[in-house]
Amino acid sequence: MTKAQVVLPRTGTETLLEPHTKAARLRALLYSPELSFLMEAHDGLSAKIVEESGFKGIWASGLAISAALGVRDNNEASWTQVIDVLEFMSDATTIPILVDGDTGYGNFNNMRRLVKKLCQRGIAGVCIEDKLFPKTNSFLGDGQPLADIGEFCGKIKAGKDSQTDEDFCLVARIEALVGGWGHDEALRRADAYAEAGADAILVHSKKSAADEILAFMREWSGRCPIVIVPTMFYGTPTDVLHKAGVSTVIWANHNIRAAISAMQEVCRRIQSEHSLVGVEGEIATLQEVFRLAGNSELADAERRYGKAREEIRAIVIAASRGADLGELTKDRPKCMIDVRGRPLLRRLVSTLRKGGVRDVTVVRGYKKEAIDLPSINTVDNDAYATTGEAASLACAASHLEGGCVVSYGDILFRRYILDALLHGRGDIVLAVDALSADKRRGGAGRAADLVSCSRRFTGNYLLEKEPAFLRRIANNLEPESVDGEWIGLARLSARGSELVRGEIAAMAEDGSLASASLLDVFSRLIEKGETISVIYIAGNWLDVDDVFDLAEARNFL
Ligand code: SPV
Ligand code: MG
Repeated sequence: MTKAQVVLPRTGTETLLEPHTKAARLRALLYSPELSFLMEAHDGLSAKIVEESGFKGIWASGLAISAALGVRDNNEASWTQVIDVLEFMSDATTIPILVDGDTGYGNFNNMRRLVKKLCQRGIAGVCIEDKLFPKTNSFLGDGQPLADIGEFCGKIKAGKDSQTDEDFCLVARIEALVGGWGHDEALRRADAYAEAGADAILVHSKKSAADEILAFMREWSGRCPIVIVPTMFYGTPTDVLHKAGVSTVIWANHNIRAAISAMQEVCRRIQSEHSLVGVEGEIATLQEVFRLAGNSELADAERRYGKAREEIRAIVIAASRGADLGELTKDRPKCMIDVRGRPLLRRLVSTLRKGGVRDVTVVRGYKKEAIDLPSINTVDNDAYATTGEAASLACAASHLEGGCVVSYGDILFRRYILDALLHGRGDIVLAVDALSADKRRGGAGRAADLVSCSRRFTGNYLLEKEPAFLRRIANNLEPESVDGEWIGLARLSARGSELVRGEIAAMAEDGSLASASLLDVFSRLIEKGETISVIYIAGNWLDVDDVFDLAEARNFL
């Protein structure tokens, strides 16, 4: 008999249409005139590897799953624990899985629930064996007792009546040969199980030659496909099995055995060599682990669905000396003055990084070699002595792109101020200290960056949620119109960066750039009708212009 003689089309459409469900594909494998192969897998990873290797179906081996879980093949893992493993295997693959359902984990009733759950989890079929629960692996001991035929047929019928996928396959496994009950008993059972509705019969043997399988095949009526497991008679040429009419061969445990050998060898070497050097070139790379896990798909999905997290960069303008600090800035710019053991700029960069701003570009000028922080970009304004902040920012124009924070290099601020700016609405948003207003209205102190806004700071929790807008920004506003002081920190959206870049280019063109401050840049944008938003803060920042500021900085930290 050849396999082609087994004619049991389920719906008559299998040969015409490519089967869509996993169960239909398993059915097609069982009924195909070609010899089919199922390869063992015991977890999501091994299942993926089986599929990648070109196999059309998976054998979810009870022995291998148990071994991978560190337990014996004696129903020590509960059926729901096995189902959890199967779910990972099924999720990880697109080919059908025939699961080794042992004895069905109990009687007909347990079998009903098992089949329902397997259908729910996308498992294509189950194989149950006619032994007693709890089972023992077929290769252990002799003369294992068999289930009563009638009772086992009831289990088959219960399983078939419970499937919710019409193509789900139930394979009935005959242990008569393994248990030493003989050829006739095996055939008697095969007939009974086919009659009860089994979609295929697995006839098992633990002999090292295939004689008893071949004898079985000679007398088998062919009423349903035959599946075999040549673990012991592996020496029999596969072609001989095909010619005998076998439908499907299960390579039952070779991935778990390969894994065991590989893990034992790598453990032995690392343990004896106390080094990874010897094994590194011989094991899968981490890249291979990531590839198998499908990390590239996640990266694609992140791009498609992930929260659009704008990469914000920062430009820190730190070109000036800070002459008011006298001797302290003789050999370094003021941004590198030590404030409690760390240069001011290092503290500023650290605050930016903690706020999620990783790409920081510092515009250097005076004593530029003293700015030697690791992992910052630097650009130089070599004309620092004769130019202002706008020209310094122009030197970093190529970094002024996308979301961008612009900061003076001599300020320190609490991180929540940066957070508020980053979350504030608007293309250009300035942090403005409202508490400075009184001080500055009196005209006291050095020239501050004063602002006049669309509304004053209220201190009111709800009102402060509404943005205020910049009307004017200058060092010399009339005291009564001052609403606060810009602290030297701004956040630009991609459009904001473009606007500022454009304005700087225009200033370079009209010759006003060299002497311009950032206040001039913002003022020109307002004049052009652009909106600049303001977030009011109340203190909690400082700039370091002179030794008094420096003393205050020590208290701030
Ligand atoms: C299994 O792989 O768990 C099997 C096949 O049941 S065998 O180990 O050959 O019995
Ligand atoms: Mg098994």
